[in-house]
Amino acid sequence: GQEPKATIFTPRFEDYQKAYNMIAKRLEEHDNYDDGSYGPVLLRLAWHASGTYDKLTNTGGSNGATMRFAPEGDHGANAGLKAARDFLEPVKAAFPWITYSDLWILGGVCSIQEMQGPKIPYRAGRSDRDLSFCTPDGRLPDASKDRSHIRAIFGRMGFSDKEMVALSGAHALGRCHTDRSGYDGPWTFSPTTFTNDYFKLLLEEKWGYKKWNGPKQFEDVKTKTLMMLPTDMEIVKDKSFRKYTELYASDNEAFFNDFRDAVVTLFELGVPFAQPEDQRWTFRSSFD
Ligand code: DDH
Repeated sequence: GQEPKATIFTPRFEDYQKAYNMIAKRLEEHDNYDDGSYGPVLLRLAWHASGTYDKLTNTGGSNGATMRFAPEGDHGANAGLKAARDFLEPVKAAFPWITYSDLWILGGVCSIQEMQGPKIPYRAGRSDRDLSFCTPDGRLPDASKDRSHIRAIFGRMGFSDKEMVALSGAHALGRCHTDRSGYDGPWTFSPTTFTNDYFKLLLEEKWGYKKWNGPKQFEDVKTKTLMMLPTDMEIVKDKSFRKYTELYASDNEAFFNDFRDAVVTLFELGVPFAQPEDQRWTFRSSFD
């Protein structure tokens, strides 16, 4: 007789929505971390997985999840991201069909949406690769540097000045940790809500050097509770960057739209998708 055909499970939108829902639920349950959310560090994991992309050699990017391996996980820029990877392990265990590469990006998308940011359309299809695909150190930005470094790093990924400024708005979220980057403090007063406050504060507050033994960073003169990195200050000092900082400070909708478009590009750099561009998925948020 005929052998029964093995059933191949091909995950679909609703399967990824279930994984999204579990991440969202874990975000809500584990509110004792940092400022009350793993959201910012999950977004940083998605960004550091993607931001290694080099368009000339078509290497790096979110396809591969090579930060699992020591050569890349130990890069200074990735210090502390184990907290985000560990947070997602139970989700991987519950949905073993999802690749780490797709899961880390799903974590970023979920975090942005759950922290009340824009809806981030998503495509699946990243595959995990072995440690021979680890990228060399130095592909992620160094906060102590200036505008030429920002343009070199993000230009290597293929981004314009406008996109660089839009992406920088992610610093509305989260904080710096002295035991990770050496820097200290949050950028905004609401580090677990996605807003355009980063741009408003950059323009409206008076910023001075923080007097301390740590690396050179800025603090708001008035309350001394907020911080800016040297690279953040470049976003207001450089004429071309400043134009977009002013736009996003005054127009939250423009920021949400441009951030969405740029972050979708970032999360997809170097990934050979089968799912077409015009068939991306948009996940329901927990509060929809
Ligand atoms: Fe960032 N970032 N980032 N960043 N980032 C840090 C934290 C967070 C730079 C340096 C730092 C982006 C761009 C830049 C987030 C998202 C994004 C920290 C502190 C440093 C340092 C880490 C620590 O001590 O824990 C520099 C330099 C740049 C640059 O553009 C030149 C972009 C593009 C994103 C993005 O998501 C699109 C988030 C979120 C955090 C907060 C993490 C946390 O744990 O909280």
